[in-house]
Amino acid sequence: MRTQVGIIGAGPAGLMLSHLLHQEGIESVVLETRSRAYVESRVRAGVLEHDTAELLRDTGVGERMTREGLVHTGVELRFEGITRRIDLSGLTNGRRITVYGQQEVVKDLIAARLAAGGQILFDVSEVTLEGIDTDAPVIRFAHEGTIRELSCLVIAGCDGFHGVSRGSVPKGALRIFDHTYPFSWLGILARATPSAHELIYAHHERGFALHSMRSTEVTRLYLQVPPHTELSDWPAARIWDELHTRLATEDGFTLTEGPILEQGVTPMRGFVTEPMRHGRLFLAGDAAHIVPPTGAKGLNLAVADVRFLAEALGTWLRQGRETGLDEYSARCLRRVWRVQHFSSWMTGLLHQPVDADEFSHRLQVAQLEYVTTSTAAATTLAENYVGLPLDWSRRR
Ligand code: FAS
Ligand code: PHB
Repeated sequence: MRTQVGIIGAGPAGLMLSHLLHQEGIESVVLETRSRAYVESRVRAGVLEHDTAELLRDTGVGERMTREGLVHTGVELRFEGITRRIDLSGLTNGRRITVYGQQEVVKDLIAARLAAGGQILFDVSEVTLEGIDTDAPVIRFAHEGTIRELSCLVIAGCDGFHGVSRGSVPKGALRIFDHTYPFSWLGILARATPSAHELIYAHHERGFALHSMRSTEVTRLYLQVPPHTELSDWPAARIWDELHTRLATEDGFTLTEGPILEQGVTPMRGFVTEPMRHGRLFLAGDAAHIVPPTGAKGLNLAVADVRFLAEALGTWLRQGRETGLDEYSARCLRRVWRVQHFSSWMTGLLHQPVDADEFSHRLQVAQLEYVTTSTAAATTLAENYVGLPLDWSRRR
């Protein structure tokens, strides 16, 4: 097999890249280890930044998101039994977020790629990368019982944190930055009408809680739990009790319960690979970085990476200019570290540290008071949360 860009991974990064390359008239083949049904059912992120939603609309895959997605112009911070709203749109000249599940974005992108004649091979295995230091890299893989080779000009490693791309770079060529936070998130999806119109980030002495949603019938909720938490230690009753406690307010907030449709525990870490390129291999999305989910950034950062990569590949393949490719890693990493910092700041603001004491509690409450009463402080949160404009990453 031969193509211009070999893409490993059919998550948001790989699928968006293939879609954007198609818009540039550039051929690609996407290789995915899992089945189509699996990738389309995997519950993960839920919040699209302003520019991510606009990109889906502008490139012809935003119709269902526009119809079914929930547009939000604010988020709520809850602490000491009170709730304060951050007016995201009012503070950012109308920029906003769209609540639309990652699995819905994946479904829309797969449908669009297949409708356009795009090639996505599901259920591949034994994927290896060869010749990434040459101008003729090859991806070798098994598919439907046959060993196959995909010759390409460039390989995009979009295979997530546990993929093979990052590990294919020769030892010593990458610098890894890895930070493990001392807690995880226990997340549930419940068939229950959301208990508020917007997201609620709750600071509580027992730990952080988040009220989000997927539709007007499905609520998405998270609890800060100790690292290595076992789901078996958290029966539904305990989960709901803890959510009621941490989301309670003086004026009697009511959390609507419902059947739990899906639950999971996600460890919290910050991880960055530098550089995000080696020869003809370009890393994008979780294959290159992981951010704490507190800032709702993982998916959006993956999309930003591949926007840069698609633009750079278009310039190279159409005009022969490699500047975009040469700048790809530095340009992505400026945004990656900005998002890493924002996600870390949101996490520190809202989560109970392991050595929590009265002093740390009062520091957090003081910061929450300031962020929810100072326009300057609230604007900092708002502009990062809705997503900094893409050209922010261009500036030195
Ligand atoms: P992905 O991991 O989504 O996709 C990589 C794809 O590559 C997968 O389909 C995988 O099957 C495939 N693959 C792996 N190895 C391969 C190989 N050898 N060959 C071929 N294919 C291979 N982000 C948020 O913003 N908010 C959240 O609430 C949130 N919750 C999360 C919960 C969980 C459990 C996890 C794991 C992540 C969560 N994230 C969240 C982050 C998540 O949304 C990622 O940022 C997003 O999926 C990144 O997309 P990709 O880079 O495409 O990686
Ligand atoms: C979600 O709805 O899954 C979600 C929302 C906001 C976050 C993280 C996850 O910060």
